[in-house]
Parts: sequence; C-alpha cells; structure tokens
Amino acid sequence: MTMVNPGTTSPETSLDKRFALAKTLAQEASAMALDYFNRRDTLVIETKRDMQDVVSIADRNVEKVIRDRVAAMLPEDGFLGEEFGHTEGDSGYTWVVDPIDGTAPFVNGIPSWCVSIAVVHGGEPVIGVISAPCQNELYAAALGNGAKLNGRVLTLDPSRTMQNALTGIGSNSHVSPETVADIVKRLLAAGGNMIRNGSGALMLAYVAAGRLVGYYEPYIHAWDCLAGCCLVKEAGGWYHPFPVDGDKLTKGAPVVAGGPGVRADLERLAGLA
Ligand code: LIP
Repeated sequence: MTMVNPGTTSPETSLDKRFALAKTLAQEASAMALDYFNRRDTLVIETKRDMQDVVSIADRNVEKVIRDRVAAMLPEDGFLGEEFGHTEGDSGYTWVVDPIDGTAPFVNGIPSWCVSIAVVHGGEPVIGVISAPCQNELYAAALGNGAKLNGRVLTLDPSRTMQNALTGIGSNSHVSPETVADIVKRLLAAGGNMIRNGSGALMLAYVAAGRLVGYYEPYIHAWDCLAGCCLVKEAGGWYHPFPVDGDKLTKGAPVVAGGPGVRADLERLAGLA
C-alpha cells in the first residue's frame, strides 16, 4: 500500500519516512537531555580518552532512547552512536547519532550543546537534524529538500567571507596543541576571526544558519559532524567529503564546511588547496 504525504499527492518515500522520524526523535531526545541538563548536579561525570573527554548517564540514556526507537521502527537500518557503537543494517540507511554533542559545555552548565542525528545513504549524509533545546532551535535538512531552522528556510549569503565573518574552529586531544595553534595563527593572519563553543554539530548548524561562515576541525567523528554537513550543503554551502564507507565511518577525519564565499580560504586553511 502506498502512503501519501498529508497535503501532497506524492507517495511517502524512504527518505521522507526517516526524515519525519529523525525530527520527532531529535525533539523527544533533546527534551530528555534538557531535563538532565537542568539537574546536572546529580550526574556522575566520567572521563573517556582524557580528562577533557567527559561523559555521563545522560549521554548513554539519550542515545539508548534514540537507538531503541529506530530499531523498533526501522529494524533493517544500521545505527552508529557515540556511546554504544555501530550496529550494521541491510537497508542501505545508517543512523549516525551523537546524543549530546558538546558534552563538556553540558556538564559545565554552558548551553552550547545539542542532539545530532544524521542518516547516511549512498556514501553521504542524506538527513541532518540538530536540536538545541536551550535555544529552542530545531535545524532540519534532507537531501534535495533544503535546510530549515524552526521551519524557516536557510539560504547562505555568498558575500560573507573569512574576512568579514566568524569561522568556527574545533579541537581535541587527537590533534597536537602546536597544530591547533598554527591553525588559529593562519586564520588570524588571513584576516579571519575564530570562535569555539565545544560542539562541532552546533557550530556546523550555525554555518547553515549563516551565523558562522565556515567550520574546520582537523579531527572529528562522524556522529559530531555528518548532520551538520547535510544542513550546510542543503542551505547552499559545501563540505569536503567525509569518509563514511565501511569501517571509515567509525574513524575520525577532518571536517571542512562553509558557505560559497569562504571555500578557497577555508580549504587553504585546512591544507586542501
Ligand atoms: C565534541 C565535538 C567537538 C570537539 C570536542 C568533542 P562531544 O563532541 O562536537 O567538535 O571539538 O572535542 O569531541 O564529545 O561533546 O560529543
């Protein structure tokens, strides 16, 4: 039986079905995460890779809710989450989820965190949904459907450049302090200015919303960046291809993404040009 999208005559596609579920799950999961945020003094903070790489039961329980709902609705889909790893599927669609991106700001009471949900198909993120409950903002994009912030269409301005706007820079202990310092030095020397808020996903959402002109992080995981990359592309921007095939999906890689006016400068900053 063909389902018809309410208000349209076209049949619901596999993408439509997953996009609707991703938006619903992002909103439900971020409400749950916000409840944990508002009682963060009850959380036990643990560390992973180093003292700066923090996690709590909030991350784990939020991911479990998303993972269980996807498994119930779409058992044939694959799932990769930051906290519980990769489960293969056979539908060709893989959900890539960070239940709380910006965990360090989260546990320190800083509102720059979000729930990030991507769906990968055909070697690229075809759905990107980011929910930032502290700002009551839902960013949503699906391949060929454009990008929206709380239902408002996002379109990037080609006149914004590295020199007249802010560039987001991310860093973690996978990259040496000298490398990060050199990136910042070269960005400032090129007439740019940097900002870092601890959430790569949220900064990529800000690129899609035109608040930042671009984002570069030399080593980031798929669950931190793929939803944001989809949003940026669907808002009229670009991103350097992020490896998602096979076991590359679980490995880190650089993320370079931005609007049309920053491409040459940002690729040069990232050593791509
Ligand atoms: C974070 C990323 C951010 C990176 C941080 C951290 P988490 O993810 O979103 O871009 O700079 O080191 O990895 O750990 O908060 O989910």
